[in-house]
Amino acid sequence: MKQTIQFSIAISTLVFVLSGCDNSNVQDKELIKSLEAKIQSLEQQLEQSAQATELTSTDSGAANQKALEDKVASLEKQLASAKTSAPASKNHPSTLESAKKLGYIKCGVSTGLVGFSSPNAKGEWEGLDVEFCQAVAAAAIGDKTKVKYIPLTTKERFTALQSGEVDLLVRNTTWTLHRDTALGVNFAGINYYDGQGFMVKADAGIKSATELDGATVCVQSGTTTELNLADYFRFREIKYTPIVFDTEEETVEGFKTGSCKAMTTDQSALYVHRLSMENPDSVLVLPELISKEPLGPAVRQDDNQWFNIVRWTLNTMIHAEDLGVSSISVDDMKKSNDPNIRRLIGLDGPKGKGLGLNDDWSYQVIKQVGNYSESFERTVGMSSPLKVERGVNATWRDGGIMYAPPLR
Ligand SMILES: N[C@@H](CCC(=O)N[C@@H](CS)C(=O)NCC(=O)O)C(=O)O
Repeated sequence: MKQTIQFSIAISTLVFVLSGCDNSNVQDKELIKSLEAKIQSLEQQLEQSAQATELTSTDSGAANQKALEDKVASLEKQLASAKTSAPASKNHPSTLESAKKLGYIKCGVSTGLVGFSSPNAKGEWEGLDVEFCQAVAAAAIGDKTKVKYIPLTTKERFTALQSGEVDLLVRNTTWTLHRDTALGVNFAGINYYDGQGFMVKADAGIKSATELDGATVCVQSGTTTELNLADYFRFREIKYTPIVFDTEEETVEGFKTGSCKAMTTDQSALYVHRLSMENPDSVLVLPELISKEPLGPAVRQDDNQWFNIVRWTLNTMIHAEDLGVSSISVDDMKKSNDPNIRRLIGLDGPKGKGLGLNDDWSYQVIKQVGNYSESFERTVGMSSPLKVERGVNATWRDGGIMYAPPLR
């Protein structure tokens, strides 16, 4: 019994020591303090009960003591979980604080995927993902130009986010359970609903992915694409040989020069690559979509405030389209009596406080970057060379699945 008591005292001493050097916020510290106090008081009762049991050695005394020991063990469990779930904060600056101090946000983008993130002829980054980085900068810093773009390959992207090299990753990246958990990142939403497809040479006479038996398939490593490809063919017992490349450039080049019969990636990217061919009609994008590829911005798991800023920047762009508020009309909308519009542009609550931002943060997103539709059409839609239709990326009112939770 003495051993049990010593053991539990040792554990609580250890957690006392640890609580002095962790990063818990005020609420978590209060919870931890109250659990520690409870443990201490129970330990005192336990010690008294143990002494009494040694003197009387009754059954009820032993049962009482066992109940107390169980209670101590359960509280210690709660204490451990309170400590591990306590968010990172206040000994090191939050992502928002660091970004404000630096004067810009660090945005991880692709090494160059037209429509999503690629440098134009003047060397300026553009695309749907790039504009989302700009929207977050407008929300957080008040200026959409305050972004440092950091091009990342498929293999580098998650390490760059985990290590703090980038503040957010907006890089045609698919939201999956594994990435959301094991990789220590959180996806803040979906800015493009995609799916995986195949592309073949038009003269190959192939009209469907099921006709790819025995084919060589060019694919980029470190992607969901590689995994879906294996699932699709293995499940259907179709033989294939993956030809795996580390970069997009090599993958496309492999397909162009005939290293493989088909190329597979997100369908949006296939349309981009098709347009980059000397004769786009010489290749055919097959009709099948073999997976869901919801692409979205991801942040590290250690900063809920930053997660919320990124999530609600995206929600703001979607709501703005929903409510008919654009970069052009947003100033006029300041006169609106519509409570939804007034909340959207921060004239009425909940405003910016909960996110640690100025009250005009959402106005700046819409004014400087625009609503979701403006950004989509400019980068991948009808005003861009890609001419991607809205399809599932239309808002829920227009038959798509773009939908944001209430801004109130
Ligand atoms: N959405 C998939 C695939 C993303 C991906 O990286 N696709 C390649 C093929 S188009 C790409 O964007 N390459 C550009 C680059 O490597 O910078 C994922 O998240 O794994």
